[in-house]
Formats: sequence, structure tokens, C-alpha cells
Amino acid sequence: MLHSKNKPCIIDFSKIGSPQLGYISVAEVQKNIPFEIQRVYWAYYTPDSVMRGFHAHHQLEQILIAVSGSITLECEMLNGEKYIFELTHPNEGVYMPAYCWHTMKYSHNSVQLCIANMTYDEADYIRDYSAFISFRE
Ligand code: T46
Repeated sequence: MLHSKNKPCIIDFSKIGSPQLGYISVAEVQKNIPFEIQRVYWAYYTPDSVMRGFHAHHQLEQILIAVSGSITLECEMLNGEKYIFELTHPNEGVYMPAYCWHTMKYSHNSVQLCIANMTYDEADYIRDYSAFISFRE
């Protein structure tokens, strides 16, 4: 599994099938998911005028996939590095480590699937940007 836990990166999921038959993609612990899965959630029908996110997490690691439509994901790490991902294919996702400030913008038909290493815990969220950058060393 080629990825660093210190920065967000694209994960290419396997694409099984053909244009004639359609495709299946697989997310599998130990193979292309770098953590034990504790939660899966999805977001949909988000108007294209809305941006979501505006937070980071203390411990949450997750993989975000646009299983339908497209999603623009912007990430900022504590060291100031910024990343922009245009998710337009259902066979790719973005791994986001902890302490990754992120925002998402959606096409109207998009469905965002998230695979996470923790159950929901509001105490894990950093929803204030100045609190986020206060964790810089
Ligand atoms: C993230 C991005 C990518 C729950 O009760 N349980 C859950 O598992 C989740 C994910 C959310 N909620 C509640 C908490 C809020 O009352 O759903 C409401 C909306 O959550 P939030 O404003 O955090 O939604 P997003 O889309 O900004 O963020 C979500 C995830 O919460 C977050 O962890 O990284 O998607």
C-alpha cells in the first residue's frame, strides 16, 4: 500500500469489469484501506451552492469517495501544505489523515461516501480554524 499517513493522497481502487458489463470497485482492509473500518457514512443532495466541512479531526482518518457526481476537496495540513483534489471517478478516493483541515464542494448529483477509522465523536472535531492552526509546532 503506497501512501503516507502524514498527508492526503489519492487511493486508486481496483476497477473490475468492462464497459460492456459495468464495474465493481472494492475497498478492503489490509489491501487498500490503511485502517480498521469503524464507520461508513454518506452525504447526498447537497446543493452545488453549499460548501461543507470547515473542520479537522484529532484522530479521525478517513477515505472520501465520490461514488456519483464530482466533489472538489480542499485540504490543508498543519505544516501549511495545501492540496486540491477533483474527485470525478467512482474508482478513486482521497485518504485524509488526522489534523487535515478540509472543505468539500459538490456537484448536485454527487454522493459522497466516507470510510472512517472511528465511530462518530463530536469531541474529535476541530471546527474553529484558529484552534486548528494553534496545533502548529
Ligand atoms: C468529515 C466530512 C468529510 C452524525 O451524527 N454522525 C456522523 O457520523 C456524521 C458524519 C455526522 N453526524 C451529524 C453531525 C452534524 O449534526 O451530522 C451533522 C452534519 O455533520 P457535519 O456538519 O460535520 O457534516 P460535514 O459534511 O461538514 O462533515 C462530514 C463529517 O462530519 C466529517 O467528519 O470529515 O463529512
